[in-house]
Amino acid sequence: MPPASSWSPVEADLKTILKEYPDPLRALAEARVPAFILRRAYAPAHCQGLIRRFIERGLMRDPQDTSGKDTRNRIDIGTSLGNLGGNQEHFLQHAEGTHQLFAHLFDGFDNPVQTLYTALQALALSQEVKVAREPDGRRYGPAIFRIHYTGHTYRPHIDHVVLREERFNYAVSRFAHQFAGVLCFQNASAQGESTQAILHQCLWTPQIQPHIAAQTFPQYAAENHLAQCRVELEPGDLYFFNTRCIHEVPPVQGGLPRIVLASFIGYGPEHREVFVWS
Ligand SMILES: O=C(O)CCC(=O)C(=O)O
Ligand SMILES: [Fe+2]
Repeated sequence: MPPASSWSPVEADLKTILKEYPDPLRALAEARVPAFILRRAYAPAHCQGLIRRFIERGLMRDPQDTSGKDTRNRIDIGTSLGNLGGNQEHFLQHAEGTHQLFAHLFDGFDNPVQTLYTALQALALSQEVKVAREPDGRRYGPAIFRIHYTGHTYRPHIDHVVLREERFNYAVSRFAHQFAGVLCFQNASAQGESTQAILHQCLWTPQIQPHIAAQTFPQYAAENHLAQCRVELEPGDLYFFNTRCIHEVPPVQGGLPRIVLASFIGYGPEHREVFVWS
């Protein structure tokens, strides 16, 4: 593996990553690397099989459905702290429902949530990777499928329970660092190239926030010659990145939705555990 001479994702198998980066999560926390990419972590055929199942079970809209009755451009299968965290009771009940749903949703296929957790455990060394939970033991959702239809975009943003969401009443608020693990299930179709995430070499600070709020981050990034990288994924590829780095996903084009399995990760070198949720 060549040394990362510029700020580009590190893609290799776990053994090689660990050789070059003996403490991978610390490297992510320091944004020394934008991302770790594990190619073919999950079988592409299983991605397709599960997407068919989601459509059959009505968990997502069939992209062929042009009736126009359902106009959502993002559909989630799972529990989102970002969207539901305002009501902790409701959030935790919803998460319990997700655990029940996921208990059999993958029957007959490899379990993609397990794939994500197993890979993360390898990167986390002796820290224990587990589903985030409150002190009374109630668990958060373990991961979430996000189905993004035509036009959906994530403008430049960060994800952080404290720095962005300003939540202080959750067990995950104690982690200084937040990462995401994203497993590509399906790329959006587009003539030429498909929609892919872009990471900027810019850790969020309060000074950056006005540029996020005013949607002028692209100009700020250009003026300051900030490095960026595109994370080119194929179905089955898994990547981990620091969600305090400004990141974005350009608009989905074409009729095929972009589908990912995503989770957030709470990390601090001083903690015995690494918490995972969605
Ligand atoms: O879908 C992706 O690749 C990244 C989405 C995102 O912004 C996130 O997971 O925080
Ligand atoms: Fe994000």
